[in-house]
Amino acid sequence: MSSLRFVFLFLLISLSASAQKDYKLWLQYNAVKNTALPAEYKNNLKGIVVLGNSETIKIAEKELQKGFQDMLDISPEIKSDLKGENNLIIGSKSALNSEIKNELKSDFDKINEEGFIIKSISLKSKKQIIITGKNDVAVLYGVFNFLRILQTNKSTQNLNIADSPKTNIRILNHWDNLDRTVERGYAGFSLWNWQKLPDFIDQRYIDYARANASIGINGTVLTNVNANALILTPQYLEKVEALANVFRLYGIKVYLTARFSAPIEIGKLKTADPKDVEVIKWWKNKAAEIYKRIPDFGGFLVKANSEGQPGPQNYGRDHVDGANMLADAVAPFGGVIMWRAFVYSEHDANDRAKQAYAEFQPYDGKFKENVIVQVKNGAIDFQPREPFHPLFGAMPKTPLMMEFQITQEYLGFSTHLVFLPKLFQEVLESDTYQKGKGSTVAKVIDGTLYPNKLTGIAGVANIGNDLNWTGHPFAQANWYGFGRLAWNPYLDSETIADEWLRCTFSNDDNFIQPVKNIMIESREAVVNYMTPLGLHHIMDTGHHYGPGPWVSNLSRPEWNPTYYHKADKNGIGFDRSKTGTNATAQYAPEVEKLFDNLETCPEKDLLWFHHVSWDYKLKNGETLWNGMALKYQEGVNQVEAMQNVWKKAEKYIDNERFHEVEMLLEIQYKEAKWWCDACLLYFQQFSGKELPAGVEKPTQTLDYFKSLKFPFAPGNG
Ligand code: GCW
Repeated sequence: MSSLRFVFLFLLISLSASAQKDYKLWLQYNAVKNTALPAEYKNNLKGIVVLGNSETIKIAEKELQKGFQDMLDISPEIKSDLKGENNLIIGSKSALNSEIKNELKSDFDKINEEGFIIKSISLKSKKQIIITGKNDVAVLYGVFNFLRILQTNKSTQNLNIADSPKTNIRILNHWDNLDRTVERGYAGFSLWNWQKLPDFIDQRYIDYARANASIGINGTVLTNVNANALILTPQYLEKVEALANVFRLYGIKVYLTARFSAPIEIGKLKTADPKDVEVIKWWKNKAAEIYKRIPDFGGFLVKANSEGQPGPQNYGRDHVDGANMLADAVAPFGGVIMWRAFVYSEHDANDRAKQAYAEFQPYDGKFKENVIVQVKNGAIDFQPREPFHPLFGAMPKTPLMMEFQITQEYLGFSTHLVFLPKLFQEVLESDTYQKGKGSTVAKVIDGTLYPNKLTGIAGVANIGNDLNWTGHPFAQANWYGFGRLAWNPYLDSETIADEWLRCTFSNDDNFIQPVKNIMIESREAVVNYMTPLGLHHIMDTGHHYGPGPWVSNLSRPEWNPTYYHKADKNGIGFDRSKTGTNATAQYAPEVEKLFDNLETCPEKDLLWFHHVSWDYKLKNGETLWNGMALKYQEGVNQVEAMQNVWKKAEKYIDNERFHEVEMLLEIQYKEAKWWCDACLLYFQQFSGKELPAGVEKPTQTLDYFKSLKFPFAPGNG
């Protein structure tokens, strides 16, 4: 072989090897080598005893084999009986013998249907490790958790874990269209290849299910909430069934979005009125048809009477009528309706932030028991920072599920490194005070505050068919972190970052510590360079790419950034206090008081709740104008600091991912500077003040920034 050809071949092989690393997500199963642990692990894992033979148990067995092979270079013998010691036993409760069941009696009492036990036990004086749960999927969760112990280089001595998910529905919402475009998707096209389904099962479907199972996600809504009724036709249901057949083995239920006008569009009815008998019958039949194909179908997610989507109000009915009609259709089969509370009207000029609460809160207690209302984390729309949505805690008789956005519509697409679990945690920890101090959003969501049977967390997926799934290698951490928080909404985001880095890159502390710091700081950085001090919704129109605080010409007032920042000669910010729209009154009295009073309102939310003069003194003594300018600059500086830290990561990880992140950080830096310059130049027109010392001069004029157009920016539905 000529040396040139050899070099070329070598390049190809090494390229594909690192591309695979990107693809493998947090399931890298890197060789364990940097501690004394390999010996301990190998000692503890002489054989694998597999009890049960379902497809799911086989998947669990294969996963263990793969993990042991890749991480420890061992292939323990697979057995079906309990001979010898130092075995790893896997199997669900019903497959265990009475001796083991007795041994684990109190452990089984501690877990729910989906929970697992990982425990070092002694049977007939022989040491064993057991992974079990009440069903096979729970065992699979346990297996992934056990493998994570090895991945993160923790000891396997004296294991004693009993862990259960705190929410029932842990679900991804894909805003995927049938033509494979993804609304607000920045990682390529949709994974679902409808054209080739049902006969062609892409390996990606399996890998997707495996990745989700590894973090406990148990549901997926395949289609966009801006729905197309065609998905409910037999032609498409056959394809959905094929996906459900793959996902089921990994404990993942399939859900679809229901377009409210489907009875007209595909059912040839004249109306979609939820009180019309023909319409009611049509949905009942449709549900029966779906459940015949997919007996464990999860149910429907519905966006109704929101942003142009049809709904019950088209017929003079309300959200309760619509949701309950669909709930009746799926109830006989155990299905659930997730009804979205993301509503705002163009006819209400007062305050968009108040509308979902105003409309939904009075419906408390009126929904059927298989309806769960899905509420976005904040009252506007997935901004870099929003105070928690006032509906949380305010509907004691209605199950509410959280809707987070994993895809970074307003946080730099898949170009910016932003670790979202930090944002998620901030929301989950927020105290609603609805039942006194300690009534956190997490407690509303997991059913501790009000005992609701249904609980859940949804995340708008950031997944597409890009080689690395999520566009940015670090956006994988947001998928991972979402899953971990859906399982346990009380987890600390720092713990999640630590786990993810170890599983994805390396266990070397010299790598972990600084890079974890980048992740933890990244959320505050994006707030600083986009929307500091409570600013919100000042992005450009339609695609939402880049700054557009000057936009004021859109047909609906509440689509204009000027509606939100209200900058004028006197100051800036949206007065939602008593002197303004009184949106603060939608919170419990303690929270209302906190936000309402300029003195006590957290500065991070200042301009969300108050219109403040440019000379207002911030807590650090700076005027608002200077403080705001310095915050913008701080955001830019933070990205620069992230770049410097990342440079030092080169020697710890593979070239490909290192360079990808390096290039992306460079773009992030440029875009942070763009946000900073454009916003400060624009707001300066109102403040009439100089930029304070420490803030770099803008690189372009305001007119230049205003002239930028991006007709093909991705994700624009
Ligand atoms: O944030 C807005 C998005 C829309 C989205 C809508 C929603 C799916 O810009 O693209 O539509 O929210 O959540 O329904």
